[in-house]
Amino acid sequence: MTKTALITGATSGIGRAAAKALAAEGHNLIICGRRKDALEELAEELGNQVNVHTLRFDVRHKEEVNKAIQELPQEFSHIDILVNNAGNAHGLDPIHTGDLEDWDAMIDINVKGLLYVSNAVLPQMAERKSGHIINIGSIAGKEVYPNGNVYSASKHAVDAINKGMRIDLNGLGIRVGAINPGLVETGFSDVRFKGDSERAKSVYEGYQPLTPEDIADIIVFMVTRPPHVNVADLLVLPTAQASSTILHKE
Ligand code: NDP
Ligand code: 8X3
Repeated sequence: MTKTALITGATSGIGRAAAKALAAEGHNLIICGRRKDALEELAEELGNQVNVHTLRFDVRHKEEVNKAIQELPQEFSHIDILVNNAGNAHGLDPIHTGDLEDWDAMIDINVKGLLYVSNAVLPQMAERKSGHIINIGSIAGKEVYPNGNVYSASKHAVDAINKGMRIDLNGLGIRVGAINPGLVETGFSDVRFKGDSERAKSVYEGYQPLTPEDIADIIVFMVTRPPHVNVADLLVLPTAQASSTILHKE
């Protein structure tokens, strides 16, 4: 059955791969992000497979988020699948020298942004008594690693929100689940290290990291389970990674 999926952070990495994978399954898409060119390029690529609508907003701005979702054209207004993916790490510093701007960005985007989008989408799912929410957490939401402090706090919050959503929506026929990836090669480290591409590249050297497509496959797996099956919480690591701090590099 054709569904409509809204994916945040669809301009890059995991979100972009998820959009392609869900389009390949025949689902119509609402792709979100701040980068207009990347949204348009993806819409053009997928537009001959499925119906695609682009929404440009910064998840930090609740009025923007709400307006964009409330004003969706009729054919995209019924959202079956919400992939809460937008997010990043900003910096990797000890807590006593951390940058307040970085802290604000991580809390505002990864936590508050996810909540704003959910707040705009969940009521219609609750009213219809159907829907599927997939929250992209992280291994950093399960463990804390050196200098990961506030990013880790933001992803622990996502872990708690995922559980809270599942509890509060219980009985409404809405599935809520999280994917918590380890190291995935995306634009993530470029953002964390503020464009220091050498440092970003080195994060993924000496072992085989996960690809965004690996995570997109799991999203497809989750949405293609029968309606009575909810994949609630998954930790997904590269084989070379045993924990946040144990990584086997050749
Ligand atoms: P990317 O940097 O490749 O993608 C991040 C996406 O988030 C982009 O599409 C970006 O879009 C969007 N985004 C960032 N800030 C905002 C904002 N303020 N408003 C709207 N959209 C925003 O990284 P990933 O694909 O790796 O990250 C996706 C998710 O996966 C994140 O939640 C991340 O924490 C999580 N994750 C990543 C892991 C990894 O190793 N890569 C591991 C575990 C979890 P735009 O810039 O156009 O706004
Ligand atoms: C992204 C993975 O280990 O950099 O969430 O926190 S990690």
